[in-house]
Amino acid sequence: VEASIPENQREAWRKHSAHGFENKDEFEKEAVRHIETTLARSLFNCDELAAYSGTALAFRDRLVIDWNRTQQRQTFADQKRVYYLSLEFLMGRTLDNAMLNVGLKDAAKDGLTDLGFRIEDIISQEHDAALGNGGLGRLAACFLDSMATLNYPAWGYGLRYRYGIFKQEIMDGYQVEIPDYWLDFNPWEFPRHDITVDIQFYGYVRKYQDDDGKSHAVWEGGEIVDAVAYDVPIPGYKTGTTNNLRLWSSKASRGEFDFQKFNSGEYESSVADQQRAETISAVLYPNDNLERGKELRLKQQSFWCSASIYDIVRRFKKSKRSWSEFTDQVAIQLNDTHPTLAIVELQRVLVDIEGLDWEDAWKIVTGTFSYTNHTVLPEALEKWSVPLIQNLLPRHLQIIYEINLQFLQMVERRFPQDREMLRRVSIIEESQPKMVRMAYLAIVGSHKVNGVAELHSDLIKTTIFKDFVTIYGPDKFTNVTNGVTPRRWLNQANPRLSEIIKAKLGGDEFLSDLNLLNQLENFVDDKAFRKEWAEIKYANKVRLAQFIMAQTGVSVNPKVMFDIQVKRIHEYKRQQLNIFGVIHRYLTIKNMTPEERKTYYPKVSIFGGKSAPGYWMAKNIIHLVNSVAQVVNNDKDVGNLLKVVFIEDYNVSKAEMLFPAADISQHISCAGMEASGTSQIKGVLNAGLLIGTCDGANIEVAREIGEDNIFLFGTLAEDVEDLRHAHSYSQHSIDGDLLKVFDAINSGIFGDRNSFSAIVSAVADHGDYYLVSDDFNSYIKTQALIDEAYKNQEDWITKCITSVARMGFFTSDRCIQEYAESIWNIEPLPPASKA
Ligand code: BZD
Repeated sequence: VEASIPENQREAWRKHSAHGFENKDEFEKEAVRHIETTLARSLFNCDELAAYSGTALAFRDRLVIDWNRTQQRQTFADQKRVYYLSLEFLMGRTLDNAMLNVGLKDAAKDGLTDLGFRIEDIISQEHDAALGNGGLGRLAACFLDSMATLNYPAWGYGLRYRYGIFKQEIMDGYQVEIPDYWLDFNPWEFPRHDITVDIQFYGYVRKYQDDDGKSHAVWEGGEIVDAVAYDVPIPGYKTGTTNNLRLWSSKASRGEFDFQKFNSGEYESSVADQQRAETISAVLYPNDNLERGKELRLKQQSFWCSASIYDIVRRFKKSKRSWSEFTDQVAIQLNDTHPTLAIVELQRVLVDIEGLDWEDAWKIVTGTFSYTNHTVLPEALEKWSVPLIQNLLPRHLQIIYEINLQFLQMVERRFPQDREMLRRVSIIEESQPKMVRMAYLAIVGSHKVNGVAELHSDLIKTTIFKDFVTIYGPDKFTNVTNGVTPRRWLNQANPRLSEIIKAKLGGDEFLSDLNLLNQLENFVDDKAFRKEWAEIKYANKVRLAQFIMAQTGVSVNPKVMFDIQVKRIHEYKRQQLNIFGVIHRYLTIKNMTPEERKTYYPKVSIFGGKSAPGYWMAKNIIHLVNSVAQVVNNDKDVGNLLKVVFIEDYNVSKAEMLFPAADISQHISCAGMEASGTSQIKGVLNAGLLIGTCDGANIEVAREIGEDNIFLFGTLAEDVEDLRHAHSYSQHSIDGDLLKVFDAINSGIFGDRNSFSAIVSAVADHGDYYLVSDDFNSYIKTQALIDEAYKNQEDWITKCITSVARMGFFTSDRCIQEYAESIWNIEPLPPASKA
């Protein structure tokens, strides 16, 4: 390609080609240039936000250079790419990560000092990119980081929501949701107005026969909305590879019907059409693990799937290969069932537009897709009503029916006697109205299905997808246990810890080869190292204590145990168990003599997390936590023995501050219900211990770090069903200590007796679905073990160091390697210099 450009032109480009800054002075020059010319500010009105913007723009220039090179290299290399389709990418802040990955953080730090700023203040100016709810969205962000770091040719595809997850404010103890408009200044995205795709909705299907008697379907009429691409560079760590995340934004079509309306004087309704189109990508649905079947959500999914498939197919067609080579070039990973329509859309494009035979197309489709399941909760499994799809996507519905027909015929051939089986596995549920079961469609349309932790992957095979294991055999189902990126969750979140690990290991290779952490075990008895280790934890706690004081006015002593539970608020995650435990502790303290109190274990109990706006019980739990905090924190009898804090608006950047300050973190879901969890990994990696149930990835964490280093308790997943059954038959007996907690709540000492009693009733009177009463006693006993263990700081630190040393398995780099090798079948493409 290059050879076709005349030498003098090439020379001119080479001479002026951008390089970006390389050192402190050049950084200052670039930052100041951006502040003065891009932002039109000066020395006299450059506040911290402007300094952030200038710094970000200087780093952005560096990213873009690598990004352009990577995209060119990937295009010319013409090898297989993976596309990660996720409705959520919970990225958090970008600047710090960009500085680390580009490798010029020290230059920026010194340069900012020269310009009169502290780098930490500048970093904290950035608004989190919060295009996700929780674990699923954050996992996608960690995966992008790992795919780039490992040099995989990979793209993410998502939606560019104008409003990310809402900002949570706590008013009088209640959660209030504030819209998160985050796009005022976002230097990390590049609008690509030239990459715009027409997306069709509604309309009808016309069938016709061609001259050879072959029948065809054409989708006609309806309305068109434009999908405009916004690209975000994703730099890898210590590599030139910078991948692309493409987010689609909806816009009214450029089509002529607007102009007709303008001309006929319908200006207002034309503007209204425009707004309606823009609504599609306006807001992230704030529900995690709950499906509500809203039309706008279906529109979001189909809009994003169609645009992404169009883009992927267009790129493939440029390679001029034959369709049979599609699966040698393209792998598509579905992050949960939200992108399942991409399966249908690819089949539609191949059959209706490209003219392939159904069977040939279907082979390509199933060879391309793979599906990750993140939940077994029935209320979270997506189903869409047939009439809704019929109206919005008439051709897609026909294709879904055809896929189902072929699938059921196959099943019938293999299991001719089993009519029940056909009913059970049908993609269409014969309810009123009929529903499309998206998980079944995703399984049928994929070549691999994975769960996200061993227990979860086993559970899906024996429960919700059991029949599909019988039909397809066990090899279609696999496990990839979740991990997190150590760049963000160790180096960025905990720079000092990362620094002493680097000093001990003689380099920072552990950040890209996390198993190297195991060498830390050699230093577990190193006195100076242990001392510094403890100092770092203390400093992180001081920082959090200052934050808590500033945010809530509550004074907490950084010398006492910090116990945190931060994650989405959900009954299955059992924040109610935690707060019951806190109340039990409060009552225990109240019953002590002043003498006894002197020797009791002081503790700070920290909660944080958002509730879905329509999830009344979760909001009620937030209110209870805040109400208990009010009472406990102001009780003179309690003093510093117990403080309760609710951290407002938990998000990625707060997580980066919280985990480094945790002595212990709680992962106490009802067994079998948390698919994996990822925050326990963040807790241990940041030198905190865990209290957890035998659920999700906790089990594997215990296996890796050793059972002595983790506080496990509670019911096993295999016993959950029997216990629930027992609850519904017998009046289940409730532990005396828990009854006292209930009495305290019902007495009204925490206020709002009426709503809080619903939290109690769910356990005491309504079957206790989440087995809070079954686990309460062992929870309290385990908390007592923790209190005792914390007294012995020497042993505690040994446990922490040993645990960190054994966490190598839980890097998202390992996950990506597993996906690449056993699911996507793709090879890395390192930059020439690093090859
Ligand atoms: O995915 C979570 C699971 O609950 C965790 O156990 C697991 O660790 C992570 C990553 O695999 N699931 C979600 O976060 N799910 C959602 O946020 C979600 C969002 C929209 C609709 C349904 C679920």
